[in-house]
Amino acid sequence: MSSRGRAAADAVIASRRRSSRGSGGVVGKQSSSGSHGVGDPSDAGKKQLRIKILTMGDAGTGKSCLVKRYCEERFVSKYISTIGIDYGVKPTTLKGRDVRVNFWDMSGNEAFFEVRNEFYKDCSGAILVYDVTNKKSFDALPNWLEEARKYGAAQDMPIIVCANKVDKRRVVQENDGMQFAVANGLSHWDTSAQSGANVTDVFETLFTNIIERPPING
Ligand SMILES: Nc1nc2c(ncn2[C@@H]2O[C@H](COP(=O)(O)OP(=O)(O)OP(=O)(O)O)[C@@H](O)[C@H]2O)c(=O)[nH]1
Ligand SMILES: [Mg+2]
Repeated sequence: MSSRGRAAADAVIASRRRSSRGSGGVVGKQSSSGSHGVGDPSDAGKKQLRIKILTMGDAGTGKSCLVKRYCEERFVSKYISTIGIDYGVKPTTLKGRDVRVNFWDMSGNEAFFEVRNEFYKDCSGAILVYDVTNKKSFDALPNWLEEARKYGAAQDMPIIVCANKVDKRRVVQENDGMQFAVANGLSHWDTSAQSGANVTDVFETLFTNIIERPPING
C-alpha cells in the first residue's frame, strides 16, 4: 500500500513519510498496554474493535502488494518501494463484529530500521513476508523476529508467515517455510498478491487470532 492511486471506497489510505526517530507467533517483550494494541476487549460486541497490523519482511517481498490486494483487490506490478512506513485503514466485519484495521506497512529496507522500531510495541499482529523466489529474504526471517522482539512486540503476538509470489517458480520450498514457522510457533501460508491466492484468508485468520486471544493481563 502506498499513497499513490488508491480508490477503494472503504479503504482510507494515508501515506506518511516519517523522519528517523529512534524509538511489536512468538516474539519477546510484552506490550505494557496489556491488550496487544486491540481496542478495549471488554467492549467486545458493543463498539468497533481496533487492531493494528504490521508488515515485516525484506524489501521487495511483496508486503505492500499483499495489503493492497486485501484492501483494494488489485495488484500493481511496478515496484514502488515504501518510504519508511505507509498507513492505511480498512473497516471490516468479522464474525458479526465491526473491526477497524489499521495497517502499518513497513519498509523492509535497512535504511528505515530506526523508523520501524517505534511501531512494534503497540501492534496487535503482523504478517512476516518472504519471497519464495528469493532465498535471502527467507534467510532473513529470524532477523525480523529478533527486531520485533527487541523493540517491544508482545511475546505471543499473532504473526503469520507469508510465502509470497507463489505464482512464480519457487526456490524456497514449502517444507522449509513450514519448518521455520513451526520452530517459531507461527503459521505459514503460501500467498500471491498477484493472483490473490490466500490473501483474504491470511488476513482474516490473523484478525481472528488477534480478536479471540485473551489480553495479557486478562
Ligand atoms: N509475481 C509476483 N510479484 C509480486 C507479488 N507480490 C509483489 N510482487 C512484486 O514485487 C515487487 C515488490 O512488491 P512490494 O509490495 O512493493 O514489496 P515490499 O515488500 O512492500 O517492498 P518494500 O516496501 O521496499 O519493503 C513489486 O514489483 C510487486 O509487483 C506476487 O505475489 N507475485
Ligand atoms: Mg512496501
